[in-house]
Amino acid sequence: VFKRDSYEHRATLTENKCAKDLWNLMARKKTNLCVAADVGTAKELIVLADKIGPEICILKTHCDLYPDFDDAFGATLLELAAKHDFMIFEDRKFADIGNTVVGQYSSGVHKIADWSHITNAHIVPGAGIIDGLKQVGLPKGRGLLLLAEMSSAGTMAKGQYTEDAIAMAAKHPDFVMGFISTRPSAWKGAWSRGLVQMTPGVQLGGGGDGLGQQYNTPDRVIKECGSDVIIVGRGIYKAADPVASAAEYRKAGWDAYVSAL
Ligand code: 5BU
Repeated sequence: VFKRDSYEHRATLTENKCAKDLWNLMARKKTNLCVAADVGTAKELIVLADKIGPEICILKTHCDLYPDFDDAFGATLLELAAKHDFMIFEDRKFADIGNTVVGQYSSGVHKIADWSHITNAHIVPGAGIIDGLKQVGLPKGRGLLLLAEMSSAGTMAKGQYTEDAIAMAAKHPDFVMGFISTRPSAWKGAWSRGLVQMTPGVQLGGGGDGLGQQYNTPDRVIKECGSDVIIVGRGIYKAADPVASAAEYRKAGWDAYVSAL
C-alpha cells in the first residue's frame, strides 16, 4: 500500500487554485470519483451529469464527441457543477506548439477555457505548450494536467518521458495541477505532493476493451498505484443503472483512499 497524506493536507501544498479547490472538494464531499461521460450527445451528457452529480468530484468531457455541442453547453455544465459541487475536466489532450494551443484553448468552436476548470496536455511539443496554455488559463484560475503516463497498451509515455513530465510540472507550480498517470507509486523522480494524480482505465472487473484500453480496479489504482482520482467511463455510463454504478465506484474509491491513509 502506497502511504499518503490526506487530501486536506495536500490542499496546503499546491500553488494552483484549481488543485486546491479539488483537494478541498474531495475532502468535503468524500469522493475521488471522476466520471468520463463519453455519451453520444450533449443532451445525454447533461441528463447524466445531473443524475450522477452528487457522487462525483469531476465530470470529464470530450466536447468534440457531441454533435449537438453549442454555445450554451459550457453555461449549462457550469450550472450543474455549482448545483452538485463538482469540477469540469475537458480531456482535450492538447499537443501542438504554444501559439496554436492559445487559440485552440481560448477560442474556436469550443472555447474550452471559458467553461472547463481543468484540461490536459501532451508534453511531446516541449515546454512551450505549457507556456501557451498558461497564458490563457492562469488568469482564469484554471489548472493543467500533464500526460505523464497513459492507460493504453504500448503507450510511449514511460521512463524518461514520464521523468520529463515531472520536471516540466515542477517548473510551473502555479498552473500545472497534476498528472494523468497510471502508477505514480513507482516513479523515481521527486514530485510535489500538492500535485494531483488522476488515473483512467478503471473498471471493477479489470480486463480491457479490445482497442488497447487496460483496466485496473479502483482499489488497486488508489492503494497500489498511488493515484488520487479514479476516472471511470463505460463502467458507469454503460451500466444498467448508472447512478447505482457511480455510487458503487465512489464507495470503492473512497474506501481505498481511507484505508491507505
Ligand atoms: P473508459 O470507458 O473507462 O475506458 O473511459 C476512459 C476515459 O479516459 C476515456 O474518456 C478516455 O479518452 C480517457 N483516457 C484513457 O482512457 N486513457 C488515458 O491514458 C487518457 C485518457 Br490520458
